[in-house]
Amino acid sequence: MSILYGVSPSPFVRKAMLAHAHKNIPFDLKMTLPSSDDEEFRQASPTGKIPGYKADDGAAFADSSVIVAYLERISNDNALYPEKASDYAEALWLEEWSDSELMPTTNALYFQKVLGPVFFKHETDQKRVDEILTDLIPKVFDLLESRLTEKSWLVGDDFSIADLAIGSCLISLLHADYKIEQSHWPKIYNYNEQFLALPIVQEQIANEKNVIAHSVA
Ligand SMILES: N[C@@H](CCC(=O)N[C@@H](CS)C(=O)NCC(=O)O)C(=O)O
Repeated sequence: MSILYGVSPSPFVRKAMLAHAHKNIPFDLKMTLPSSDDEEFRQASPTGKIPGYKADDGAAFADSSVIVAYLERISNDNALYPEKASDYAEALWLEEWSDSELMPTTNALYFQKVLGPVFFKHETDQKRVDEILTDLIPKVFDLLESRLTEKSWLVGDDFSIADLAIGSCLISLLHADYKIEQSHWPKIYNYNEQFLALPIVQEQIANEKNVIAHSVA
């Protein structure tokens, strides 16, 4: 069976785990922290970033986007990449925006409220929290609100890589106890409710809560 190196509360590991769950592809999670010097992990991820991956055939590589693209090549079931070229491009752009803009923002709050205190004995910096809440989140949320429509998912009619990437950030906000203001961002509010209700997401959240509860520094 393939091996995913990482820890479930990491947003990029979460993204890779949810892709496996969505596509019904089994895997073993080998609990690995960033920068671990485990030799097999470093073969997969020379930079030490998680997630790393070792496929069934022994191929080793890293990066959540690469892992999800690989999964799509080995199984067409529950496709995560839209068929239509323009939808495909839009979904990839949203994934890229999510990984490079939304994730750092949601992760900043998640770090202050959860990851720092739980894993790194880091006290919450309230000034930084206020800055994230008043400056950073509105910037990314205004853009996200403008990309959502009355449709269930971000691109086309089906759940796609765009939803997987963006939803992974929303889980960080859930852990950080962030409440989305419904009157300000009504589409994100509804989208978040719908995403969090998915059985694969519920299962992922339960897994992460368990890890967080057992990791208090
Ligand atoms: N682009 C990578 C980013 C991976 C990443 O930044 N992972 C974080 C944990 S969530 C990490 O390992 N950070 C440690 C570091 O930057 O050294 C992906 O999509 O997998």
